[in-house]
Amino acid sequence: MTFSGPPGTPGSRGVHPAWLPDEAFRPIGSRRTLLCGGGPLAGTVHEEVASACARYGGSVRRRAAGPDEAPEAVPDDGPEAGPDDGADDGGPYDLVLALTTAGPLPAVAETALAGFRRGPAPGGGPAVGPDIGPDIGPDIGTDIGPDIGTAGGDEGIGDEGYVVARHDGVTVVLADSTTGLLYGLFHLVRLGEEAFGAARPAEHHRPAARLRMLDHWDNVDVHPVMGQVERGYAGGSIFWRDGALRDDLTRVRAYGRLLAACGVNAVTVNNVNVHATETRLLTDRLRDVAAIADRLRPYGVRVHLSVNFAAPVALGGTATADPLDEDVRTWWAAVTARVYETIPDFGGYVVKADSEGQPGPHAYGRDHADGANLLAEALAPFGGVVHWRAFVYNHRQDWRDRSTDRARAAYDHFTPLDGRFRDNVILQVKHGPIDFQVREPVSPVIAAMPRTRVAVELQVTQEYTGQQRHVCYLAPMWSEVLGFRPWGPAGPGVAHVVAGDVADGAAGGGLVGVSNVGDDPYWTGHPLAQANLYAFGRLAWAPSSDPAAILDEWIGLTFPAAGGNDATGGDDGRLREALHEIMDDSCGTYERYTVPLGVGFMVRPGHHYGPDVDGYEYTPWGTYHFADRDGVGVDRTRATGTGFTGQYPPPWSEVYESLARCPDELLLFFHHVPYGHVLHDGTTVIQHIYDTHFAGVEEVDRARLRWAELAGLVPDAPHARVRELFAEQLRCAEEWRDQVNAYFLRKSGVPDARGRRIP
Ligand code: GCW
Repeated sequence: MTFSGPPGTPGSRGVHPAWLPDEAFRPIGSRRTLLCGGGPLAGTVHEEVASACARYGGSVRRRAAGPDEAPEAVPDDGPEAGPDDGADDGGPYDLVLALTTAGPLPAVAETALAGFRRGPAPGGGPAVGPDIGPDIGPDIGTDIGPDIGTAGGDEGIGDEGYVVARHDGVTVVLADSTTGLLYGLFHLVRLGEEAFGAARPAEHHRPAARLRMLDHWDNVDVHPVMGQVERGYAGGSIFWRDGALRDDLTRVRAYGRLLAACGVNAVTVNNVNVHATETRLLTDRLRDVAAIADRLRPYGVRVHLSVNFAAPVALGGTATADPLDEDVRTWWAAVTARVYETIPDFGGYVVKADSEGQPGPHAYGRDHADGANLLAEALAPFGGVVHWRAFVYNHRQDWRDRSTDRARAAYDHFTPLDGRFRDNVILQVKHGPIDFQVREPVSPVIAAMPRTRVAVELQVTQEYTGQQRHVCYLAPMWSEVLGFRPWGPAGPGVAHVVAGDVADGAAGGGLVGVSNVGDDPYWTGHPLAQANLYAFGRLAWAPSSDPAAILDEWIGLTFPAAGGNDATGGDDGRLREALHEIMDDSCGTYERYTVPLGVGFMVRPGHHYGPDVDGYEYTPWGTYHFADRDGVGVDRTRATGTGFTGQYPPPWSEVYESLARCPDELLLFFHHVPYGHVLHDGTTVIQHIYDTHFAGVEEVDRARLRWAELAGLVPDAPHARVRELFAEQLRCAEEWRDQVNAYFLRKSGVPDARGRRIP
């Protein structure tokens, strides 16, 4: 089940263990554990602990079954199993993992439960706020700990939640469900030795968002242009290969394990662009989807499917895909019922409709609500959901037409439909109004659909952020998005919207990420890009987590040489410190050497790697910068531009409208300004372009040298891989610097005030 090998290197199956190396289980595996309770994932919890014990000499005893379950006869595992555990037996255990329904519980667990129910002692104990407290936002919460809910209350621990406590030398994890127990186990893995140190009062953890999903843009057939994985930079698909399901799905199970350990609970197994073969996953290829679901189920990860809106026609059942047609509705109902017969815990459908050439309801004169509700109706009897993507815009725009603004499109299409979607429809909105650029404002759609469940979509795969050849730790950007408060500082934030925690708002739709994983030995191509996947899960669970703290956690798990998560390491913290230096602000560095002040794109059309300032300027894609000899940027004001600023509620509608108040980093997204325009820091726009491009390249070079110093601290194989990638990153960053600087020097004729060489 686990991939073993020397820590940090690809294991015996040639696969890197990522944040779950064997070593991370030493603290648990060297102790005596009692597991109380049976049910779906209890077997997984047991297996995890047992395999750690087999490696590190501890023991695990399992006392199965709550009142409603048949007791399981599970023998002791490991050499040192304690005596059988009676109802009031604290036993000689170091760790008790118990379901609240498995009573009577051992005394230590009862004490922990009582502690949880009582809540924090007045004036004492960690007054841990709800999972996303009122203090959410990058500006405020800094501790990763409090994803934590207040211990106490009558609500119970909750579906996926758990309580952790330590007293009388015993660590206790309690949960209402086995899923919660599994998450609790991984919490202990993150804590490392600290989990068995000082006493800790009952802490309640539960996820902020119910749905924490990764979308795979994986094709079953190799697409002639996009390949096996669209925008994939980590090799082939872990699910599909050359038109078929992979023979060996061991890796899918290992993936589920990694996802559970960072909090992700759903996966879409195919690309949102659904081609001919992929359309058939819904019907005659459904067994393939079921096989993937079987591998992910033990880790609490549900499977979703991207479907073709025209499937009824494509698969031959009906003459039309009109959502209001009776035959079409019957077709979807029947097909969906079969899906649930085959995969009873199936999550639902994901749909990209009327977008970039994908079919949708518009062909029949219907709107997106008609389309989404059709599928929602078919899924409702089974508890499934439809993720309906809001990424809808005119990709055949005439570049001469200055009145059409792609940034406006999603809001214009969807806000008139607010209130019309069934409650099992989730509108999946990209975090920015354009397309996963390194700098965009937050999409105004997120704040404009109070009667619709909204999910925010992030791009973990680095399409526009270096394609997993560049180090770009994305969590700070995501954290900014999640902490953004569309209604101003006193109002709720984006994280509250996706968690459904907004007064009078709809239930939350959760967080979705486009996965960056492939069949590469390191999972993500660039070994350091694993941190993005990890951080996605952790932010979906606890959006107010501090990105640097998440990174720190990831470092401790991934590089046991850095000292595990108790921060005492064989290397005196050198590796940890260096990785923070290299990664903490790597997204800022990427932004500096690429696209200035929020203007976006300027990438090579098609593959989107490397600079091409005018690459999209005269194309139909709606992504322009309008640079001329006098200035640059897109006028999106109400006064003189496209009016996009009006899609925000106040105060942002005013802030973005105002040239004086608009944040510098978004200036060119909202305004067209002369090169001599002075930013808040006193620099002109043109000088800012030159300065940031020189600085960005210098930062890459520093990071590269810093990495080189880590030889010997990082295992050889990943060290060499990252070293090679840094050479490419530096080459590419220099190319960006020179092309962008030369372009703007030639357009503006304004020399660099510092006289540096610009080609
Ligand atoms: O960013 C763009 C990508 C497309 C992708 C599309 C989308 C799956 O370039 O490859 O298609 O977004 O999000 O649908």
